Amino acid sequence: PGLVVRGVEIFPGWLDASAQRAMLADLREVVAAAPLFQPETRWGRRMSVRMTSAGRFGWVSDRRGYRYAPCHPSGVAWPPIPASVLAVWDAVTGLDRRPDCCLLNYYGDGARMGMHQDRDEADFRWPVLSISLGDQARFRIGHLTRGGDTESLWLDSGDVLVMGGSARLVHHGIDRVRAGSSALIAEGGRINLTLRVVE
Ligand code: MD3
Ligand code: FE
Repeated sequence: PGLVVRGVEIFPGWLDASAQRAMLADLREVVAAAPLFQPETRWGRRMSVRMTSAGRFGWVSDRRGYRYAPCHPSGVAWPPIPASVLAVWDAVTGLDRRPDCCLLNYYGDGARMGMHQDRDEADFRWPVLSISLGDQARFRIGHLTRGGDTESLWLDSGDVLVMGGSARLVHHGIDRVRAGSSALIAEGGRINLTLRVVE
């Protein structure tokens, strides 16, 4: 990794411009098959981020709560995880096991993600890998317990992060996206992919 912040490994610029464009084209197919939706929390609040997934499981949230589900809310199966995305997982993690979920988060105007832990997966020994595309975002990293100080860093299009070991359960969030900072996505905004082993 180029740097490590509170155990989060950062690989700046892992994807060059042409690899980013190729991946974005693959992701447009994912979104065509499984359209972005705006999840509702258990408490009936809409999240500002729009989402979809690829793989055997996708992450969904509604009045019943958060969970991994085998189908998109429309009832269709999630599309397969694109080979361009799996290639990043293979190269960066070196693991034999592949992820069974690729969550796609889309941050349009004003979207953000509050501080949280990722703990809906069965086995926290598997890392989570994140790929950023499009506009820059300020990523905040806290602690294993809620509260305390945070460290922030700006994520650029093409950056890859790996959260494993002690970093797997740290609190984290996205508090700002810099609109217009990247030309990759014609519609504007930011896409973040997270690759996870769910079960
Ligand atoms: C640290 N996504 O989908 S990616 C999420 O940019 C999520 O959309 C953010 O947090 C985004 O759950 C941040 C970086 C990230 C992803 C998963 C983590 C950091 C993490 C899991 C554990 C610790
Ligand atoms: Fe998260």
